[in-house]
Amino acid sequence: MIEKKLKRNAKKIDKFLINFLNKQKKSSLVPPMKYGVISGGKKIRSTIIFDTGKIFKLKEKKLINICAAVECIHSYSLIHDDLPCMDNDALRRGKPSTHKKFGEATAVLAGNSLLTLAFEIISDDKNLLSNYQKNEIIRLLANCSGHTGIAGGQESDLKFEKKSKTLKQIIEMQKNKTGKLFNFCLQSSAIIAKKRNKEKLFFGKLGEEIGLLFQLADDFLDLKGSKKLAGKPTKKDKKKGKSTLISIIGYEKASKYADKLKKKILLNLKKHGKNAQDLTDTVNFILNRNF
Ligand code: GRG
Repeated sequence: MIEKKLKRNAKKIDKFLINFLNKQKKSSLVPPMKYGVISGGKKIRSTIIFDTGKIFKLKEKKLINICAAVECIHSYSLIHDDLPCMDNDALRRGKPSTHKKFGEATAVLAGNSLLTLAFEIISDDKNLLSNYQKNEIIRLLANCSGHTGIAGGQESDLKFEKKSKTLKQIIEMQKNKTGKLFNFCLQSSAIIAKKRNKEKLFFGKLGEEIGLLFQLADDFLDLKGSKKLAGKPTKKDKKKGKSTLISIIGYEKASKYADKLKKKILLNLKKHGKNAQDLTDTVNFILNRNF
């Protein structure tokens, strides 16, 4: 069921991105950009935006630009994450990673171009949001992507390798590295729904917890998952000495922590009744996923 929804949404986002890029001037970076962002990946962040949109009864046409933008940032982070100076991985989404296919310099530039494309997509004239909303969303996306978000989290992740860290430090790092983009997914929908500040922040924090759950599931996949299904190397966290919840409290306790976190998230969604059913289903999928 959820797999079908993910595929349907991924197709919509791919189509949007292809159209958007086709309207721009051609450059030799377009093929590696498309390779990195189109026809691959679950596009789960877009699904989460659409699911949150249902809570606020928002039409998909008001959300599609932020979905495409978030996928550009996410794919950019994966292209850079795979580089030899970062996690040095040769396989992504079941294919050679972008630097393996196009070379390192091109992969860096294609990643950077996806970052800037995200902001073009949000500020585009055809985006149905008001300029005020676009500005607020751009500020939030920049904040979630830079040193206070993904990039900062990645820096900590690399610095934490082979070091002894506390539970609090690891959770903080994972909330930045992975959670901040999920914060964006929920909070930007609340912005579009013109919610009050308090509610926007509440949804942002809830998104961050969903992102943390997603990262924990990713760590479980690394330990127990299959390379074929995941489309990326597994069993590498231990080899690299990555600081994860599993590395400090062990699989059983980390698994209990994740179950508790999922219950907390679902309890918060319950308040929104049947409008939150889609997001509830996606959260359930996140912890059980094998890809
Ligand atoms: C992008 C702002 C920015 C900076 C670059 C390299 C880097 C700094 C950050 C890396 C962050 C990172 C790789 C976090 C891991 C998040 C994660 C669990 C990724 C896997 O996401 P999926 O499963 O991937 O949604 P698919 O392939 O399905 O899209």
